[in-house]
Amino acid sequence: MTDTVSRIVDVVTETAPDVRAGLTGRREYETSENPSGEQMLAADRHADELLEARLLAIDGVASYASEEREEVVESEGAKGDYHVACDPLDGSSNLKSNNVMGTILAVYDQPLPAPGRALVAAGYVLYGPITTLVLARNGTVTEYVIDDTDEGVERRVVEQEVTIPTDPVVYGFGGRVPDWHDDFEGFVREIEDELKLRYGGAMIGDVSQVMEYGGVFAYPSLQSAENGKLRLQFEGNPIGYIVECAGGRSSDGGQSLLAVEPDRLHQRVPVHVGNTELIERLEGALA
Ligand code: AHM
Ligand code: MG
Repeated sequence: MTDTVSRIVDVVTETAPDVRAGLTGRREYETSENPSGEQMLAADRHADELLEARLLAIDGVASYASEEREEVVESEGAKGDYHVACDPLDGSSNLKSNNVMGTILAVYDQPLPAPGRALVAAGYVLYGPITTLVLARNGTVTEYVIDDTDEGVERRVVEQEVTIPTDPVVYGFGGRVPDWHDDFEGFVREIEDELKLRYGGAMIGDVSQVMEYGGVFAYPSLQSAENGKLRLQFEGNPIGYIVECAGGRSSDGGQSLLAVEPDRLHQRVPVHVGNTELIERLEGALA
């Protein structure tokens, strides 16, 4: 890892306990909406502000972008080779029901919006019963536990090389069933005979189940929203990169998410990730 990329990962690691601690008391909605027109929680803003300040303070980080702000923010002098995109609190609607949420990190070596092939690292922090970090870098995915100790924040490897199990078990798909396209629904009817449903409403939590047990997660194109719900820069690209580094595949329905050419910062994209053969079957069903 180059020093800057290591530092970015360290800062996200060190910030995770602060994001987690900040959830208590920040469950209320704010009056403002994020650039995608969704309601923001005080917790979304808190996580975004912590990450913005700390990541932009790193030498070598030229800019910071997040799901919660309209524009890219440049560091002083905009110097540096890396451009960081975050979803500070993915699945934040789960805060009300006290379910799992995450922070998504994407490190690009091109100014945003950038294609997935410009990623040099991507990862997610999962605020579950324990706090974990799953980091993809140089073709390898590693899972860590993050512990907030008296001596400081520690990151401990729990699995050096995470790969998606070859015998898939779970599936989870977003969107209302009547809003799905018929070809996608046809695929679902096939695989629900083979796999079991796990859907929690936070992409990070749902993808984590796929990483652990094998299977498929999707937030597909909907009749009411052709590009689905998830955003390419902050969600589609990093999750595609992580799943592909773990031996799986990602798709927008026709090609790898990493091959999608971006046209704007907050653009949405249909997201399908999981075991290679399931994503190939899905692409066949949508063709
Ligand atoms: P968020 O990043 O604003 O929380 O929104 C994205 C989340 C994803 O984590 C999840 O896959 C999806 O929204 C769930 O949406 P739904 O509530 O429609 O199932
Ligand atoms: Mg999100």
